[in-house]
Amino acid sequence: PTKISKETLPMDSTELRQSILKHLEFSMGKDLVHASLYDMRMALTLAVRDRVIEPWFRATRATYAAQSKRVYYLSMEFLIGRLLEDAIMNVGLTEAAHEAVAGLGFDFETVLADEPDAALGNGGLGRLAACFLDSMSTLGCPAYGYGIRYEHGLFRQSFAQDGRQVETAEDWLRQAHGWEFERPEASFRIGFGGSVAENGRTAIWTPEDAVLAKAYDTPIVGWQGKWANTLRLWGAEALTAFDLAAFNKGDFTAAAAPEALARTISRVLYPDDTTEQGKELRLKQEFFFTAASIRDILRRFNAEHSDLSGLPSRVAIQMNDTHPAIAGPELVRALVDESGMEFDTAVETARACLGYTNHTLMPEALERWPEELMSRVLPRHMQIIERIDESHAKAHPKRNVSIVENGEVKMGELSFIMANKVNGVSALHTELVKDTVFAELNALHPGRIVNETNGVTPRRWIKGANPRLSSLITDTIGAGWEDRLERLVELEPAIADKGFRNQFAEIKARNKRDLADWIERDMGIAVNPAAMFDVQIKRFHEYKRQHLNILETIALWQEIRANPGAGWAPRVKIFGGKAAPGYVMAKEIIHLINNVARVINADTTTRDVLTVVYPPNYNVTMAERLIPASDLSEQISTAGKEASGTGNMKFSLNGALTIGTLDGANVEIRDLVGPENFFLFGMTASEVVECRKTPDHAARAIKASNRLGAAIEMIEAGAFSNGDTEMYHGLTQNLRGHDYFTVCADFDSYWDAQRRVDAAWGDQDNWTRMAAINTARTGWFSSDRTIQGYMADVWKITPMI
Ligand code: DL6
Repeated sequence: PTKISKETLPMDSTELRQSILKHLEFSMGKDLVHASLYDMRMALTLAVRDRVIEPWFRATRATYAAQSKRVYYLSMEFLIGRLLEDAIMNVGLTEAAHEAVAGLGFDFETVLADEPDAALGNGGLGRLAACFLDSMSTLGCPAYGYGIRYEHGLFRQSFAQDGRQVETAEDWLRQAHGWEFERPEASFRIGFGGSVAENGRTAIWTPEDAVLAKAYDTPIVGWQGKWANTLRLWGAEALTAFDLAAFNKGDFTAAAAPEALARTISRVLYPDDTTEQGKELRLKQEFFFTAASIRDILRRFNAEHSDLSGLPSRVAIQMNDTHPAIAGPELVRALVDESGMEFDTAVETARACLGYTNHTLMPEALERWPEELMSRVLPRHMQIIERIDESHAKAHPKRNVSIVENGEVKMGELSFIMANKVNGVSALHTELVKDTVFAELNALHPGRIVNETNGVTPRRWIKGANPRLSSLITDTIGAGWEDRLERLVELEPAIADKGFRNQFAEIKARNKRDLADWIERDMGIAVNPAAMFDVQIKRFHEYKRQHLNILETIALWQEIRANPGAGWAPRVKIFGGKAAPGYVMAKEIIHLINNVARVINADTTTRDVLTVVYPPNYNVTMAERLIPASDLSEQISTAGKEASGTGNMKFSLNGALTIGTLDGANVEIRDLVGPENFFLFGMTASEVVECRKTPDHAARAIKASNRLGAAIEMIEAGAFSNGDTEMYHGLTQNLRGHDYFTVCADFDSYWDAQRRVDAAWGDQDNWTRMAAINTARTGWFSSDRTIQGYMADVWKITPMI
């Protein structure tokens, strides 16, 4: 046990002030008089980082001393957002930092807001990885996160062209990144292409090109600074930085070519989380970070042990989706070609180390690579994949499952076959994984698929994002809930007390006033803070059905106009999210929402009861602002399509009620909060499958619903496109025709559920009661619980603290 005593950690504000001044002078080269906001933010970051070093070193030493098994979490994405506030909170410096910074003449909030929002991820998958880092450190689970140090994270979104999404490059690394440590000694040569020479049992791969993977480490400190793990991100560099001969001949472009080429590998995050990227660069990115990580893992193991057969007792490698799926073949390659292990033993050894998390059932999101591409870029790996495939087929001759099929390498199948545990991310999703995408493999390997329902870190998503609610929780149930979130149930008795409900309501009201001020400042739109804040924030995808929400908004607007005196519950509809730049339909939906907002917000007759706002460039920081101020959480995906959702959990924890389908973790949320505290609508996953068997399901639904028909007709008549009747043709034709995501078939049910929401809003005290019940009963969704599940079921690791 290496419990870090609290005394070894902070520091009062005077000491912190000294440390900030020291960093201002010696790290930033400034005195206080000339310090810019950036200087102050960096000095504070470095002063706080200093406090993280001790637990970081201690954790590393303790792991070495205990020869503990370590988790290696391989993920293409870590959507970490800002780190400073989180770290300050985790090492218990919030008050001291506030005081010290203010004492030096800077506004603390402004300093925190100066930090770029590190968007090294697209959405749910990347944010989950970030929550897991926090939980692994909080629980004392020895772990490394491995990923790519993208120079440019997820694109910046604006609506500069008449409400259309415009993307520009994000550049979080333009300023120094105060958290990281460059580790030139941890560099690996990563090759691509070339040829393979068979050499008896082993083979020699001679790559044609190679780049250097260099490590950059960021310490991730857990709650109360008891433990810290490392996020190790790989940056790509040229092996030969500069072609001097070309430079001397005056060809400056050619001289810089090797570097430019290599750097493209870690230059940008692919801005698409759900569709297959048939891009050579993407495959190279995946191999680049996976191979560097595997080498790093083996180097660390070999430094301590001599027998590779012991690898599984020291190493658990988690593949976050199929993006690092090449880890299996790469580990086998290293064991066979570099250490002379027998092939089948190597496969068994690798499998005993590997776990695979599936995050989506959408067929287009399960990666497949052309065999030709794989053979060209990774010739040795292709041979290994074929051999794994053959021996799997030989072991199961009666089944028709293969990794390589129709000229493609199926990374889902590869991951499944190479993992000892495969997990889904919610109860429903895991069942669907068993019954659909991996039905054959599940039959062959019963027990391999397990469920680990997602979770979110309460430190960031309650304590940091919602300090007012956090204080109320502490005042009511005492301290210590932050790493024992199941304790939120202790709130339940207090909910019967009117005084508690009033406090809960007042906190929500104050959060909403803050948000309203921000919306007015940022967007120039005045919203009524007393209205219901009805929020849908997430990536744009047809299955998430933002268009169902906007169609209902149009229908509601019409209904309000027709019956202005009907006592409508005032609503502010808030949207947030980005679409993949190449996803035409999703971008059309974004454009429509902005145009509907423009038209509705200009209607003075409905202004008091309906406003639509869509702040651009949704990111982690914006989520932290919006979620604590939300009343209604829109979780309205087509049932069977959302693997889990994690936003849904953040909303419930912060006292928003959910309107949702029986999809992903909504099912578990509803079970926990009780059906009476959840607005359910829509078809179930199996009903959706049935519905699709009726080819004209959409036409029938439109015919049966005057409201829906009228809303679609308004769009078609150009009501939101200045009379242009063609602008949303693609969208409306899709709704009237195929409507794969059953927007029309679910519309009436959604409408009715929204009217139940209106009715519930009418009794404010009861609404507050329901909201508080949501908070009290959803403590199970802490990512600490999720990580404990992985530790017990998948990684077989015990906590170090
Ligand atoms: O598991 C994290 C998160 C889930 O909560 C979402 O339901 C799911 O859509 C998301 N998947 C992705 C992209 N998937 N791929 N590949 O972000 O994962």
